[in-house]
Amino acid sequence: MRLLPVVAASLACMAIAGCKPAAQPAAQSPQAAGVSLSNARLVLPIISGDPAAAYFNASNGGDKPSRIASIEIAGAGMVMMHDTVTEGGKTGMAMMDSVDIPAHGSVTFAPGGKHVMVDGLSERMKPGAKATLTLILDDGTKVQVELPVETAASGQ
Ligand SMILES: [Cu+2]
Repeated sequence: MRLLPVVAASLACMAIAGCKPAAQPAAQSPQAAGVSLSNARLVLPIISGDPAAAYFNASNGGDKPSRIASIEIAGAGMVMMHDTVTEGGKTGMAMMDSVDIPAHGSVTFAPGGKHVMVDGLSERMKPGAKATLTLILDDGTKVQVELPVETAASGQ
């Protein structure tokens, strides 16, 4: 809840006469100095009814590490963060409760590695449509990106 002190600070600011609203741009885009998303896409399953997958690259431009606490996708029933793990010659998926993004570093969600598993996707999510993915950091910051919906063939 790092947002609370910021709100308290702006309230204190309003109480001081002559205090200019210079703090407003920072308040309206808290992710500006932090996490940004690129190369985001939602890949539909080859077999209808199977889960879809979302991939992206998350970069942390800040001086402190960030932690992805959860991910939401509008029009999806269930969204989970998975990693691909190989154990005893078998490859499977493991749930990740959170994913850290190092300071001035990045994390890649890509086929064969970390991915976002998406179940119960709305029928509107057809190739060519746009989905909205929201990254929720453990400090409450939300980073949103619009991502194209692709078929498995075009997306991988
Ligand atoms: Cu998975």
